[in-house]
Amino acid sequence: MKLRRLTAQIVGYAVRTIRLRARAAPKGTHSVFYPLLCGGLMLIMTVAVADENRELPPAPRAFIADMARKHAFEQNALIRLFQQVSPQPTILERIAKPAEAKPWHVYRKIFLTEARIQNGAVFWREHAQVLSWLQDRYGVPAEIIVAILGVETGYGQNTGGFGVLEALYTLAFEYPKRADFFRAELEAFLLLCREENVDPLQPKGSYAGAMGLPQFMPSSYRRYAVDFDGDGRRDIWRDANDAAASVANYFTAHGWRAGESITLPATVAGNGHGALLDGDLKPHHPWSALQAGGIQTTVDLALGTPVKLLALEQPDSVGYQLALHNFYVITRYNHSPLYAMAVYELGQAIKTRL
Ligand SMILES: [Ca+2]
Repeated sequence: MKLRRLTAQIVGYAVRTIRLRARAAPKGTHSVFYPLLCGGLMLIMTVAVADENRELPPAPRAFIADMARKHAFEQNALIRLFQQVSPQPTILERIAKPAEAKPWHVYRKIFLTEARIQNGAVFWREHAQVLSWLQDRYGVPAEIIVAILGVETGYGQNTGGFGVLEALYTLAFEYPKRADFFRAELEAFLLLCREENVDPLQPKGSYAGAMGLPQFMPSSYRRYAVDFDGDGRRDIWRDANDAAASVANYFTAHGWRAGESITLPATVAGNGHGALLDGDLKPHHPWSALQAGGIQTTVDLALGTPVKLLALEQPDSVGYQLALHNFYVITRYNHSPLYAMAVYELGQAIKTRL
């Protein structure tokens, strides 16, 4: 990249000099200086082209060969495309520090802000008809759809400024820990660009390649994005209704159950609950087992209801929740109980402002 910038500066300087010389020279004459400069310029251009044609490392080359074999992409076109992006250190720094590593009371404050609650109510009022239609059609509560868009991008205010191709390229080939995941997303991204007739260099997104108001990864976009207004485009970048419908469709496809609760407040007595706290996101203990462990909640649940006990860190204490099936479905959007809890609480808070 440095070489390219330097070359651009030299070329710019040479072009300016030629213009100045041309203006200074009398009409119909060519100074000796002119062909010399042109020759020099051509040499410099060759250097610039050589940079554009830099050899790609083995991993992207193998990936390109796969894309050609599996999906009939033209290898040279992909080589030229990949030569236009370079791994970004900022992206690697960002992915090493996920917000989910924070305790709940710190995490919660990031998303449950007055502005996000207020703006959520504004967004809901502006799209009330569509949200109500989506709630009927998909069974996903409007407050959950709105809260997802709020947590992800502040209702579209911050959809990310990284080139999606550059982000996915960086993570696919420079982040070994999740290389398989990001190579699959890069594959999905190239496919979606071909399917939707999008220039791969255009879409912007998060440092992880998540796109648009709902921050869909490319594979999710291909499977779940919805063209709500029927204009032939699944425009999750600019069309809030397409984005909202895509979120509802995502949750339905992941097993959302209309009318069921998401999470319930719980209290614990004694130490019997310790054994029930585990890293599994799925509610896999029957309610009867939790009751036997001294846990109580506010409603009568059937004894066989699968539940998960959540411990949420407060500054000086721990709060407990009983996460139910629909809570698990929210974690299909982002595999974190803190994320699902923030979405739930934000949705509830917005609802009180309508
Ligand atoms: Ca559309």
